[in-house]
Amino acid sequence: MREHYRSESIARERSVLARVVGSGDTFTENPLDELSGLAETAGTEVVSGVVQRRDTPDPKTYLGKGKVSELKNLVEMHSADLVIFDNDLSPSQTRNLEKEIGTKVIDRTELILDIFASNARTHEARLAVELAQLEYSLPRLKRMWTHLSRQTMGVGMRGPGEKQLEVDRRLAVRRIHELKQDLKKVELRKEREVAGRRDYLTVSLVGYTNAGKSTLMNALTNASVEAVDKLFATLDTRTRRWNLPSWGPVLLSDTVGFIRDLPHHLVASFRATLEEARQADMLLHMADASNPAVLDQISAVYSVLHELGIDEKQTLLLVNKIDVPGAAERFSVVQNRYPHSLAISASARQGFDELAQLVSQALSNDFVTLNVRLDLTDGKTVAWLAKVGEVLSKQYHDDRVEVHVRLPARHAGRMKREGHIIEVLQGKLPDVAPDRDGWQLKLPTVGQVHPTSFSTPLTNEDVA
Ligand SMILES: Nc1nc2c(ncn2[C@@H]2O[C@H](COP(=O)(O)OP(=O)(O)OP(=O)(O)O)[C@@H](O)[C@H]2O)c(=O)[nH]1
Ligand SMILES: [Mg+2]
Repeated sequence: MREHYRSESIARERSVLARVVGSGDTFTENPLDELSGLAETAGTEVVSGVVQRRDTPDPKTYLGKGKVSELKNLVEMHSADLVIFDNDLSPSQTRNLEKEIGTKVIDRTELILDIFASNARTHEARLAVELAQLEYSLPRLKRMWTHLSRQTMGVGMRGPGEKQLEVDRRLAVRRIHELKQDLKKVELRKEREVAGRRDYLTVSLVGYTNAGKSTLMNALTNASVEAVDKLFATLDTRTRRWNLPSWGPVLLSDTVGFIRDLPHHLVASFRATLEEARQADMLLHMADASNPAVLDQISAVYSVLHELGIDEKQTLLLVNKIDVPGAAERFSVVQNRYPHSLAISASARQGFDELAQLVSQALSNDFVTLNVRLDLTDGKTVAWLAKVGEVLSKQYHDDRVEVHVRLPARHAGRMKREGHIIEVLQGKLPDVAPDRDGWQLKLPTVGQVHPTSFSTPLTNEDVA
């Protein structure tokens, strides 16, 4: 069943690319660059390409008549087996183009889904990709069926093809339902897992695919996440301990990369995978300064974050690959638009001191100092305070102990919720329920870092 709907493997095929560019679209240098990278990642050999400027795509064939015959000639000339569109095509446009050109035609969404399908390694990533692929296929099956039934009704026959499609459609609907249920379970489990780690501050890496997230993760935490020059190399989330200099251990997680016009179904399916980012205390948004389209890529990432509802978090923009010629000039342009950004090189380990300083600074923005009054018998809470914060002093009285502690504001919120008597000496408690994500924090600026230490070191078992 599952294999049935997976888009056919396009490995080793020869492909011709096509794109319609509207007046509002931005791109740099070659408008087919990114598609070409995607097509190569999917294993095809790119042999040629066409670009047409027009604001309204042709309703039947997306490209205009002249361009379609140009495309057909290119396909014949290069003996290509596949045409890949950078735009999203309707099922009928795909069919019409296939008929006119005489070869298989796929669109950008199908290509991205294909790459995700071949890179999915974990059970969760496979579920997410399968769901996204089925949801993409379903309207296409349905329309194919309607289209066929109209034809077959004309001759008064019900063909076996039609029956098969109807069966397939029903199976697809059932499978979508199952997958959604399975993913919901994964999401709930993840939520519990992530919530279980809330004693530690968490920092999540997000960014365009191939920006260098996994390389940075490996450099900072000695993790061994695959970091290669390949799009969508990482499709799951890894969380590791990062010993933040002059701070202590925090959790760092690396996750799936984003891309312009990320298929909507994929964003929805990868919700569980992005749970860590949703609950993180801050985001490190990595951008690739070796890419001429870096500004567009940054905006694309912000729009996916918005779609996921996690754009309200304190975020530091890391402009990576600063070691590459031309990257420093590009960084200046980025910095003009986004002043809170830092140039780094994950592979050459440049900018790491400033990075640690800015992250510590950002995390300390969020600290409060409290006086907590506890029952003498409440050793458990005293131990917890020592674990999540820095105990500055303890005073024992006949009936109580008063703990003077500096800790993340969200934990202070928890103390309050649990009914403990607290006095806020410095800082402010969060306005929203502290276990919910997404309260707005100030953006960090370079400056004095207030180090704190955690009395209980995090063990590897704490990190799944
Ligand atoms: N020159 C240079 N190359 C880098 C740097 N950081 C990463 N790279 C290279 O960029 C490519 C992509 O790196 P990854 O770390 O896999 O990127 P990613 O953001 O995890 O990518 P996805 O998992 O596909 O989203 C690899 O070939 C890295 O070696 C850097 O600072 N400088
Ligand atoms: Mg990666």
